[in-house]
Parts: sequence; structure tokens; C-alpha cells
Amino acid sequence: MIPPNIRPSKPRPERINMHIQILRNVLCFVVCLAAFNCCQPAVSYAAETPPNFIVFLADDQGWGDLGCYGHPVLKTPHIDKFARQGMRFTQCYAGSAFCSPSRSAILTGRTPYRNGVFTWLPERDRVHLRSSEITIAKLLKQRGYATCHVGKWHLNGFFNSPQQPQPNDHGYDHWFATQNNAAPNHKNPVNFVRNGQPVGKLEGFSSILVAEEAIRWLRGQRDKSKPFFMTVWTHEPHLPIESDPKFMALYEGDDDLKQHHGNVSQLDHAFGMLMRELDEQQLADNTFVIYTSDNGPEGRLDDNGYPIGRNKRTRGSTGGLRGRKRDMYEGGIRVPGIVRWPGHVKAGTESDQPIIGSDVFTTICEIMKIPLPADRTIDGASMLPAFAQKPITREIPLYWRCYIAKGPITAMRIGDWKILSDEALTTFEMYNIKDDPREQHDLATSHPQKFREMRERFRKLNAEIEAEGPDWWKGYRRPGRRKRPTAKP
Ligand SMILES: [Ca+2]
Repeated sequence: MIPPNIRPSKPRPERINMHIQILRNVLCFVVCLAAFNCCQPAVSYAAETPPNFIVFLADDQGWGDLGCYGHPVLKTPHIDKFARQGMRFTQCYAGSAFCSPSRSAILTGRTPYRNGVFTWLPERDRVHLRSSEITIAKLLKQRGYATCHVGKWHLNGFFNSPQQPQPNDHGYDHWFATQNNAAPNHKNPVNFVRNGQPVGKLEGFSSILVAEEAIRWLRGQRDKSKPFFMTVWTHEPHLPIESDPKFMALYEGDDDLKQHHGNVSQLDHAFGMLMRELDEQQLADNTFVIYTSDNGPEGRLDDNGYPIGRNKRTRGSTGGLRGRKRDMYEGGIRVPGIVRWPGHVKAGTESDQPIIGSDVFTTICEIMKIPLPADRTIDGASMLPAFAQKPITREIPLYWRCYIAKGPITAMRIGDWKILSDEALTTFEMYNIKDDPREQHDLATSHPQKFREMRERFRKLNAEIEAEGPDWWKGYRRPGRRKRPTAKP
């Protein structure tokens, strides 16, 4: 539209030629821009300030153990708020059905039987995360990141010993950790080690102490000229549970129930402390934060939801899914999974794309444009398409294995189909997870073609994983335990 105070001048040939030239230039620019955009990935970060990363991991928190995952009683206001600020994954999986293996998958992008950490690690176990594994902490440190681990480590049997790699050998500048659980329990723990130095008895509750250490590092100890990568792995709500009475007071019921539920609120409070610190340091906008858990809830419950085992504080929820910790059914492996990354992940969104712990490695590599290691298999896929509400491209199927599972020992999922089996891959079950998330209807017999296809892929994948990983799982015995029979090939 021409402004009223400017009269259009009469077109002259040279003016027309000039206009044509301008039009050509504009057209050329538009075409070039379109071509450039076509060649770019859906999201491009190269020109931006490198983001910070936080991987926050709860211990033994089930798929149903958060307000934002539908728990009717648990009070988790900070994590619920976090979910409203980011994307909540309804089908997030841990890399395994128990502790150490899941952690190894997050750091390496590799399924546990491939990276060697196939079992939970008691003290003095020879199984450990080998220095030959490439962790995401190591890759980011090489690219100028400040790195920090706080909380449970559980990736070696010889913790704080020269006999096996420690967090600093896996890329961490600063670490404040325990080998496995906080001892004697979450209250006043005595077994934390900071950068190789035992710190003695601490006053307070474990997840709060862990968050305080993370905050101290963020405020004063890190090199603020660098972006940072931080893993925050709480001990809560793993046994032995001990909760601050102020969190127990939020609940009605017997003391053991209050201990468990209060423990989840304690963990939620610690998470809130860390998120508030990001806000106060104005770091939240440029920090990718993922919240997840390492496996399903501990213990067995009767029909009334009351614990069957000796420990009555095992009140975690699978949200109605079958099985619990150590099981290959969904309740053992499906966990909360929430990502917040302002500007890249739309607030208050949900995704039903299956993701798994090992995807953390690949996702960070893609964001940072770090090539995936070419000399080994990386199982994880990038979550970035899910952030844009698109399907994730997964070349290697989701795979789990837990030799102490009560039912099937191993499982694989492709699309909506999941196949489960004994360790020798001779007896199978198959479910359609979309139609039957509670795994009530075994379709192995009624869908023979799909079953054969899944079984073949499962056997092939299983053989590849066994061939690539160390064979520590063969004839494994825990320190002080009798030898386990050698597994069949
Ligand atoms: Ca665990």
C-alpha cells in the first residue's frame, strides 16, 4: 500500500529494469533460503550458545509414582510443575529393570549387556563400567564442558579405589557420590565421597544433601565460562527408606506408607531446590533437563496394595502396569520421563513415543553435533523428533535383559509389539503394548506371522549384543555367592 503523501512516479524503462533486477534478487534470496532450510535438520543449534544439560535420576521410582503420572495421593508439586513446563513422555523406559545397568545405558548410549554392566553391583564386584566405554560426560568435557556428578554412582564394585575407574575417569570434574545406597539409610548418611575424599557423617537427608552439593557447585565451584553437564542421581525412593518427618506429615496412613510417600516428596523437594537455583542463576532457559528413573518400584503387593515382603516401605506404584522392579513386564521398566528445554520443547506437551535411557546419550550428541562413536554400536536413538511431535527413528530395537527377573528374562519392543523370553530364547510371550499395555493377552500363538518375525529379529539382536559385550554374565556369581550355572549359548 502506498502512503498517501507519496505520489507514484511514472514508470521509465530504466526504472522498470531496476525493479525487475530487484525482483530477481529477492526471488533468488527466497529460493536460496528455502534450499538452505531444506538441508537443515528440523532443529538447528549450531549458532546458539551451547546448552547446559542435567540428567536427574530417581532410584526405583515407578511409572505411577508422581502426581503428574496419575498417582492419587503422592504430593510432587515441583516435578508436576516441571512437567507443565516441558514434555511428559507416557512411554519412557529405563535401560534395564534394575540399578547399575540402567545407569550404564544413560552414560554410554549402549544396552547394558553390550557395555558390560549387566547386573547391579555389590561392593567388590569385578563388573564395572570400563574405561574403554565412551561416556557422554567424557565427550562433553572434551568439548569444553564443566562436568559434575552428585548422588548414587553404582557403576563399579571397587568404589573410590584405584582398582576400577571412578567418576573422574569417566569424565567428571567434580563428584560427590556413594557406591550404591546411602548408608545406613537416607538420614544422616556416612558413606559419601567427594572427589576421592570420604566426607564422613553428614547431617540431613540424602536427596537434600545431593541437591545442596549440586547447588554449591553451580554457584561457586564450576568454571562459569563453560557450559555444564550434570548428573543428579538421588538415592530416594530406594530402600532403605528414611524420610524427614515434615514430608511424612503430608500423608495419612501407617508409618511405613508415610515413610515411602514422604520419601517421594523429599525427592520432589530436592528437585525443586535445584530448579529454583537454575531460575535464580538465570540458567533455566538454556538448560536441557531430563527427569527419569532407573527402574520400576521395589517389592510385591497384595490385592489391597499392601507389601507382601518383609519390608513394608515398598509402596511404589507402577500405575497399574504388570510386574515391578527386575521384571521384563512394563511395570519393571517403564518409568517417568519428562524433558524441559525452553525454546525447543513446547511447554505442557505429551509424547507417546517410546524412549529409553540410552537415548539420552544420542540426543545430547545430536544437539551438540557430536558424531556418534563409529567403532561400537550405540543403541540409543535421538529424541529430537519427539520434541517436534514426530516419530523417533530407531534403528536398533528397544531391548532389556535382567537375569534375576521372576518371569521372562529378556524382552524386545518394535513399534507396538513386544516379545519376552527366557534367557535361552526358547519360550516366548508377545503383546501389543498399544492395545494391551498391561500385558494380559499373549498373542504369540494367535499372530504367528508377526511372532516369527519378532522372534527372528530378537534372536539376531540378542546374538549381536552377546557377541559385542564382555562375557561377565556367563557363570557370574556375586562376591560371596555361589557360582551361577553357565548360561546356555
Ligand atoms: Ca534402582
